[in-house]
Amino acid sequence: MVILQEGQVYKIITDKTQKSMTFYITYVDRLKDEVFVKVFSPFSLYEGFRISTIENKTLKEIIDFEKIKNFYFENIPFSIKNKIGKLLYQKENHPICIVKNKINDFFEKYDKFEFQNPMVSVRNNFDNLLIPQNHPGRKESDTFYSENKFLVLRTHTTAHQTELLKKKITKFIVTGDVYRRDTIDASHFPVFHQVEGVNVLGSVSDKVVIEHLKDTLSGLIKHLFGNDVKYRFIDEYFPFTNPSFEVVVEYHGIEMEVLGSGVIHKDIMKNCGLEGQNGWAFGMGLERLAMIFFDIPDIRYFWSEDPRCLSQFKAGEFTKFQPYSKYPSAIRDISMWITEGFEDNYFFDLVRDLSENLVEEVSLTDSFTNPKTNRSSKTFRIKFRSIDKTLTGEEIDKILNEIKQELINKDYEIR
Ligand code: FA5
Ligand code: MG
Repeated sequence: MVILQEGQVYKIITDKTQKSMTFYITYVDRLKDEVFVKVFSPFSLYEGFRISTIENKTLKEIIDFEKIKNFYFENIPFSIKNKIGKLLYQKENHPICIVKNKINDFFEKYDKFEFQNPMVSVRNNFDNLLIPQNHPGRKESDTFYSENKFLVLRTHTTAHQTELLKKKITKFIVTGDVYRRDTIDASHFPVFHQVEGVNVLGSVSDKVVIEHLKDTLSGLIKHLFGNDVKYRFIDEYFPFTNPSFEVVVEYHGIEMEVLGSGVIHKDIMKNCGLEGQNGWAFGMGLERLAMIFFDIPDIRYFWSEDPRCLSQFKAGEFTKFQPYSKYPSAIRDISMWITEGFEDNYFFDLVRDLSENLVEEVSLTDSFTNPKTNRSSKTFRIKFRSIDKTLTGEEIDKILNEIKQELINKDYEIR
């Protein structure tokens, strides 16, 4: 089943004449059954269609990952760009896919969706989820926006929620890669994977929904971690659910956040044509689960193409990862004068971009403002370590110099 998505390209072939048309979706209004498109070929002036007349079996989704990378998201760091289209969650022997399948087994009766194109409209990623204009997640220092600012690389799988609800699909699981500018360390990476679950139960009270949600998530956690697992629900806040909860699981004595969830906001139900109905949603990260199940010590291993890594995993099996070697690390500091508007995430991005996968961690170690001149300075510590080889001093210094040069090009003064 193809479900039209804003910002994506489709080809439609008419049964009788076999004529085809390729178009780009600018706006979907499911409640009015209208879609606005830009036709690429043949050249024509068509603008609006009824969704119901085109969303059928003759429709084919065309995903051009090269175009997404080199046209819509030309200016995002190369290290992010080259992750688009890798589809790790669809590679059956990859740990991310193995965990996805284990979750899907639990949600047997739910419709499953995987939208390969991570490019979604700002409307679907933020507006329709009632995320306020000033929410930190919307900042350009947190989210990858397209050149035209109309699209983003989805920051969560919740981006597909309202589109499906409006289509009256009310019990489903969505899996996909999501993108956020973030800190660098062993458990954070700017590209990761999420599984989203939604279930609309009908015209029932919040109390009934909360109980059903907690029962379902408890069942899921036990299905994944075993019956003896220690976990608890913590009150949280999300703009799109009310009330909201987080689940933390204790593992080797450490509590770890694995998912966010809650009762779907009444205004969302109403805007999706489901007024009076009530249901729940949750969103869960896959990397942290996989790191636990497979004993994977560093989130970068998920992107490794080294056969010594990849060959260790088999569909359906939860075997412990054997690090093939831990290579030595090297620490370097960079101190710089910053100017107004500087965000730490820009520094993290820059490092990631120039170092590819050779940096294990970047942290802010010092920050001060000179009271006389009012100038501010920050010191970042960069920990270099490859997961595949020993780095030489020259290799490290070359990257370090490139980082410094790029900062100088951007008018920052290195101390
Ligand atoms: C969300 O993304 C919400 N969309 C979840 C949700 C869905 C709430 C539906 C309510 C209803 P959050 O930003 O907390 O929430 O991320 C959810 C999970 O993704 C986290 O619990 C964590 O497991 C994972 N996660 C978040 N950031 C990262 C990261 N940088 N690297 C790896 N995993 C991450
Ligand atoms: Mg969270």
